Amino acid sequence: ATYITEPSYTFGEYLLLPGYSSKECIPKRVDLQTPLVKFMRGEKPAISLNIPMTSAIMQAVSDDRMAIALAKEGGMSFIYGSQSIENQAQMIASVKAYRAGFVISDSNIIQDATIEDLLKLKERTGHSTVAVTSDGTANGRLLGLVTSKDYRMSRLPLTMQIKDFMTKFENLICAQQEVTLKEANDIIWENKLNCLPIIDNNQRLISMVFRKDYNFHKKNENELIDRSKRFMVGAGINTRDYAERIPALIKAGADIFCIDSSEGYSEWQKIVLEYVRKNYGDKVKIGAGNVVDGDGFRFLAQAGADFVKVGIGGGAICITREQKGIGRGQATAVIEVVKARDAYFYETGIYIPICSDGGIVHDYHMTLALAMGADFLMLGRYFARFDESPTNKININGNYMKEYWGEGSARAKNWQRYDLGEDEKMSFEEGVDSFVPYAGKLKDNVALSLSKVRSTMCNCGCLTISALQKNAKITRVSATSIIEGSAHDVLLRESRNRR
Ligand code: MZP
Repeated sequence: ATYITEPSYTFGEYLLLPGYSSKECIPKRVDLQTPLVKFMRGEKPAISLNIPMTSAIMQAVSDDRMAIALAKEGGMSFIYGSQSIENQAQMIASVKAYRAGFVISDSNIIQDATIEDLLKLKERTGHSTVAVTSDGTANGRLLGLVTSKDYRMSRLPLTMQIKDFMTKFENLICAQQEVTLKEANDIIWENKLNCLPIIDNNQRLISMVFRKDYNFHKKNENELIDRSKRFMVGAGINTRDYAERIPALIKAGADIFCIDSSEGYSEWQKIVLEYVRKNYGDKVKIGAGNVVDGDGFRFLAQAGADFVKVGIGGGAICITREQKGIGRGQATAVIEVVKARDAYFYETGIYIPICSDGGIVHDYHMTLALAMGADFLMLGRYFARFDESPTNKININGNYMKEYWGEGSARAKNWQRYDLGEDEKMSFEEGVDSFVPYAGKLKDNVALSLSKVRSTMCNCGCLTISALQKNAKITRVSATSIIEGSAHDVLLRESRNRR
């Protein structure tokens, strides 16, 4: 045997040291965009995420509802594969059918509206809507409607001053007729607006209307489908029925796949990666894993993985380490795989993103994983707590809980995830069936978690994830100093869940 004498550690055993923060280093300037798939040095990845979060390939976490909610925030779900191909394809199709924005080419309704009409509309819907008029006054013809709270002022030049409206609305935002449809769609997409750009026959933007405020002609709706941008969604697949599942999911619109396995350093994964490359070249994107060391990484990198997922035994519901005695502390696994990734990048010029999967308990663990070199995270327990997860919300002794079970539990029966090529069944459990405290809406929680990530990054003097990976100073902590890091030697006035 080879002995690795250094113990393996997890995130709770590390802290970040602050770096110099200049006055430019403020949380709202932090850019959390991160690559999802491999790319050559000097080039850009074909797919990136706006926030470094993906939701776990699990029955209790990632269905179509979760995928839409997370995509709205800039992350991505991998819809669970432990279901029939038809069901999974349906979920993928439903995410792809969700419209962030529509384009209609035949609408006069809004053009003929007056400011009076607009104000009534605003009152009825409670939206803070800003009007754009032809001559910039309240008497002019209405050209557009924009909801101020959702809309970034800086994206469009301020071409009209509508003084009357300055006093009535928090922000004044103006659209202009020179904006092209493409620009409008980009703005809608980037800002995750659920609205309709209205264009004239020359494809110029005439106005934008929020869909729920607007009863547009149904007859036009069909015309709109494939003309507007759609949310991205991933899919978990296994090493058994991939040759049927992958084509069906591509047809349903899946943007990327991930081989879902508790242990990815195997010939089975190589066979799936080869199948994808042989049949689809580089057009179809696929991640592989999970691995916990440099050997596993290099194997999957050479087999053609677009990203590599790291982590064995660290998941909140996972008992693999107890059952089989394999695994590695999640922080050490990430650090070791990142070393191999960086060496591979240096040798080949190919940058392969690393996903740290499982074991995130506190929000600061996210920042640590990124600082250690992960490009994005996969989270199960975290997302299972929200309204948007597919599981029941249950009142237990006065507290609301959500169900959360492992893919290796008897409840999920995902034998393919643990498959070693023998019988089509699970011989023993590697996961538990459990509850997690209900935490509310995904949007609110993700915003809060990421505000902590942004603040920490600023404390480290970093405005991007790649700067954090390069510049972070990380220290190990002793068991005693972990105690020091919590409230200690005081009697708390009240015990409450800290946000
Ligand atoms: P966590 O975010 O809940 O700590 O961990 C989620 C990860 O645990 C998943 O993405 C997956 O890799 C892993 N998982 C899922 N089911 C099991 C199991 O039953 C498991 N053992 O380990």
